[in-house]
Amino acid sequence: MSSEHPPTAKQTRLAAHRRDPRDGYLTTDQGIRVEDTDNSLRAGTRGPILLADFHLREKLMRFDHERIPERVVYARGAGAHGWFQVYDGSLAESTTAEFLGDPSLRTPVFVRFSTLQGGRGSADTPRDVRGFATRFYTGQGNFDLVGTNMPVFFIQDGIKFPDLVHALKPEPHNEIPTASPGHDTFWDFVSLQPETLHHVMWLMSDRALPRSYRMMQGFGVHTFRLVNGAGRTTFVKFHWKPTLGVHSLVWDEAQKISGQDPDFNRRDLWEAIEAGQFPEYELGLQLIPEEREFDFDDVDLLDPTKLIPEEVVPVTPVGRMVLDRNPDNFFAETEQVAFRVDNVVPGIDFTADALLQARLFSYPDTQLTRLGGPNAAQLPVNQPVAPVAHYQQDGFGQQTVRQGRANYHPNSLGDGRPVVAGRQGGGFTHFPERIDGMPERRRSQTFADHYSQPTLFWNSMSLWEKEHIVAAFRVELGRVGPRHIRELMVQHLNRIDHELAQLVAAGIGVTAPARRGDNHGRGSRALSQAYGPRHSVLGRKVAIVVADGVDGDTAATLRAALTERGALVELLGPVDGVVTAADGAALAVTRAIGGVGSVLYDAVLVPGGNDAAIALVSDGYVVHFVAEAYKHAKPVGVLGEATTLLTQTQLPMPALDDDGFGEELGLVVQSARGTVGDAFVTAYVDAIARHRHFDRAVDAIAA
Ligand code: HDD
Repeated sequence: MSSEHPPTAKQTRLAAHRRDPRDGYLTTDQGIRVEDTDNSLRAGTRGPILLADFHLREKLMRFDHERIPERVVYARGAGAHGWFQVYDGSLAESTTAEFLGDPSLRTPVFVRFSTLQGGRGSADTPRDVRGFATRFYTGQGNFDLVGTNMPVFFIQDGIKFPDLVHALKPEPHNEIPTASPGHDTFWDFVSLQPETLHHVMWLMSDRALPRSYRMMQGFGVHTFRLVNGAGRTTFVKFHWKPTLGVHSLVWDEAQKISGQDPDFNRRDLWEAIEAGQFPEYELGLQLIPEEREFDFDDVDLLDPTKLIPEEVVPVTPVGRMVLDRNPDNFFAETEQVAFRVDNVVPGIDFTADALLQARLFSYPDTQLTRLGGPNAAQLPVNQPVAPVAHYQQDGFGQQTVRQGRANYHPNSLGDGRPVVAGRQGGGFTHFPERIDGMPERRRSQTFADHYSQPTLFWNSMSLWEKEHIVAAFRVELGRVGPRHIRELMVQHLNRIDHELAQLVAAGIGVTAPARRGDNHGRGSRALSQAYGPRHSVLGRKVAIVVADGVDGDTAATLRAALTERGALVELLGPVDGVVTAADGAALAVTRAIGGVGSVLYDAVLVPGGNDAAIALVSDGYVVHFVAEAYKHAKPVGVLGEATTLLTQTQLPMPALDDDGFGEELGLVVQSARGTVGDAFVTAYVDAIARHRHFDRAVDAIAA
């Protein structure tokens, strides 16, 4: 499935590498047609295999070497192709990067989303940071924005990255736990390295459990520079905002999904693109004129553990990215894509952020091992669309047949070509930042405050977000054995907020600190997930639970209303196949309810019908399904006779009007007193668009 737009320059290039194996005969790597691929060449039908069987040897050799090292972090990912385009030409004043300055350009992109901690075979939904890496194949070369779904990072200096990752990854003696921050070494490190606290607050929030890659933000994290033709620089922070809004799973649900569908997020991305519901993100920039570098009293722009609140420097929307094509081959594209933070184009440059600087070394370095040598840029997914010509040569996996003998510069034997572009010819010119200092292993005092921004984050959360953060700390710190680590963590939390520390302490058997910490009282609404767009049900998955005797008309009406608005509707029956509606019509079931959990859906709907209601109410799995959806704060709709399910599940019946319609906190009811009408459809659709209804009291719900 691909967009109706003409193929991007990258797609045209990739087309030359695509091979349909159905064309022609089965051959060896050397193009020799194979006689038989099911029987080895043997000395007689019962004799040993002969060494001369080059097809057998090649087949096994190729198989034996299929695996390459997984990424040392962000190993599990999912990718998609698409394009990016700026809205207007206003950025041309700030940068010579043409893809940012020229609104007529549609720049091809490849995006890889990922989880940080787990291995390649782990699940999609653990509590974790999500990678959000974007490659722009621009006419001036590749620009890679290698970010995550959180705007800050754990550490200030890349020299701490190996320590951080060692502490976060499964422990070295037993390789436990898979994809979880809830273990001793991680919290030992965090408790001794308080610069991690801001990122840890994000990690304990719902941001660490995205409902979909289509519903999470992306951040470039560091401060970068834009540089214009006159050499003037503007500091910049990159933001991706999903048009579907930012939405998360709840923790219990995420745990269960890890078992039910470990591929939950990658499947969602794949299916959305196949269905033509192309994920979209708006690129926004925080632009800071160079002369304002020191205007932010409490934040050093070079500190990646801090953000600049949007209220202080607004995010200017500049363009739009659409992901409209799934990869043809996971390994060739998603696995072999090699992002490099040092991939910048003229008009974009680095700052002296010590985390960013270390990254400049690490990415190309890791790829030497991961992709087997220095020619990773020649892999199809990595090739720029801009022309490539240089004096580098050879190395493992060389693909280019370079002509001529002048492989050095300067030369006269090759007419002196390729020539250097210089500044005038569009050559990349490093920003002439004045650097003045003695070598020393020390950090500026402006990096010393590790508590104000975690406090800012905490203060910015809605009530339900705070509850989720407290619950997350209780779960993850509750898994930590040594008491002294728990205690030290609570002391740190007390410096962020006293109430937070008290609540966490009470849940993990640690004495709550008596002294109140300093909370500066400031907040930033943009940091909360509670206030984003909530108008669309596009791509939400709705389960309609049916059984023989169901009110088929109502099921059909609601299915049509939801599908029309872009929701994906599945009919779940007692078994796969068909159910017979009350009027005798056959209804095709998508799948048996026993094979799936409510956690795989965003909302549940149970139409009426007398016999169906009797069957459903007495089916423990259905009762649990509905109760669990309610407990996870999802919209639940029940109609007609199926309202008896509310009694069975102990869900609170909302007050009903004269027509038997009622809605409360996403529980939408149409009793048998009336028929399904606009009020029900509007309320149910709106409840799905609002995503979750955390004001419900759910502690007593048994699910
Ligand atoms: Fe990194 C991969 C994001 C700091 C070293 N990083 C990697 C990926 C993402 C990030 C999304 C996966 C890219 C893909 O999909 O292939 N990393 C970040 C962010 C950071 C960050 C947002 C801080 C702001 N990283 C960071 C530091 C270092 C690294 C400080 C080392 C000094 N990162 C790597 C790496 C990886 C990587 C080891 C593993 C695989 C790869 O690069 O190609 O080099």
